[in-house]
Amino acid sequence: MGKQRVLSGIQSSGKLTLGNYIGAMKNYVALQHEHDCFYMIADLHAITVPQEPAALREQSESVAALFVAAGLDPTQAAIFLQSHVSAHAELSWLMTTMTYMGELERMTQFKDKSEGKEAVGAGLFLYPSLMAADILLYNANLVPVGDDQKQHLELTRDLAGRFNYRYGETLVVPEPFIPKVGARIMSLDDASKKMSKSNPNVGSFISLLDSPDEIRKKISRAKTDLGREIVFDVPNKPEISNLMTIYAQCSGQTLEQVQAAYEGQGYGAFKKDLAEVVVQALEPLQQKYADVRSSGEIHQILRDGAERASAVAETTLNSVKEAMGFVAKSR
Ligand code: ATP
Ligand code: LTN
Repeated sequence: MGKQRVLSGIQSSGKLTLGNYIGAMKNYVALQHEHDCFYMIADLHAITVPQEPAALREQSESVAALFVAAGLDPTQAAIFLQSHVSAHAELSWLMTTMTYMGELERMTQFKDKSEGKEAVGAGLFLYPSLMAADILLYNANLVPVGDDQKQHLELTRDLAGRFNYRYGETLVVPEPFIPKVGARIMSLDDASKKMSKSNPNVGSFISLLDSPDEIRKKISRAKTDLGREIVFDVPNKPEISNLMTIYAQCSGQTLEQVQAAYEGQGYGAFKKDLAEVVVQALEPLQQKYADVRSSGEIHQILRDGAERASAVAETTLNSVKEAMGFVAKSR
């Protein structure tokens, strides 16, 4: 694989979870040295559900610091806030006009997040057009995401193809980059739902910033299946399979190794060890996070990142506008 352009983002809608880390951030880090990477804190996406201003500000800075704490090197990858690059909002509108209502109505994330709600913001519905704009602005070939974003990526590909068909070859059609193991970490209280940072039940997720005791408590209370064997069998033992995936991803072992190591042992012993594996995996990240936050370096990182991102994004936006027939500003 030659040098690729990579773009991805995480919403600043809460504290990042182990699911965000395993499904997305681990790959961000893995890709940064080989490729030309842009990693964004999707604060414009975060406001598709109501956010307290002070909380939004804190969460956005916290996600940025976690990117660095997880191992992203700002001299390699551009780390930036979506709201700092105005081309995102602008291309989002252009993409919205190319998106069909039916396409948006089929999005499972929209169905899940709007289910049972009385007042659903239009932003939640239009969310995928903004996400398409995010990706297309950078001519990204690769988009590292968890499994839940596959459908949004498919729509982005369709929109790029539609644009090129209507207006001539302008946009790059991106490919998703989804991990083989850990693409969908499930909720600790219900293995039929993905672990999600905006779940009101904090016991359902492990935050990357949870203290060792919180992690131990959450894992000891995590739901388990009937029986007592530690076997990886998603259809029949979804809860234990999820915990095994977390174990494997945090310890660097394969699922087979984890299964072999716990043959003949029960859930209690396994969960106890799992808690320590998670605590240990997060310890260096939490230490680095504290350093990054107290140094205040994140503001400079975000300023540099936005500058690098804007240069690329503005160029694409101008090509798109020209292709669509907008009159260029005279100099
Ligand atoms: P929210 O709950 O606020 O909708 P989220 O926790 O689902 O947020 P996003 O910001 O939507 O997180 O996702 C950021 C990245 O993390 C995406 O690439 C997404 O696929 C990935 N991701 C999120 N949750 C999981 C999970 N449980 N397992 C694997 N990957 C995940
Ligand atoms: N919708 C994504 C977050 C996101 C994103 C992106 C991911 C916003 N823009 C661009 C990849 C590329 C989510 O994970 N919910």
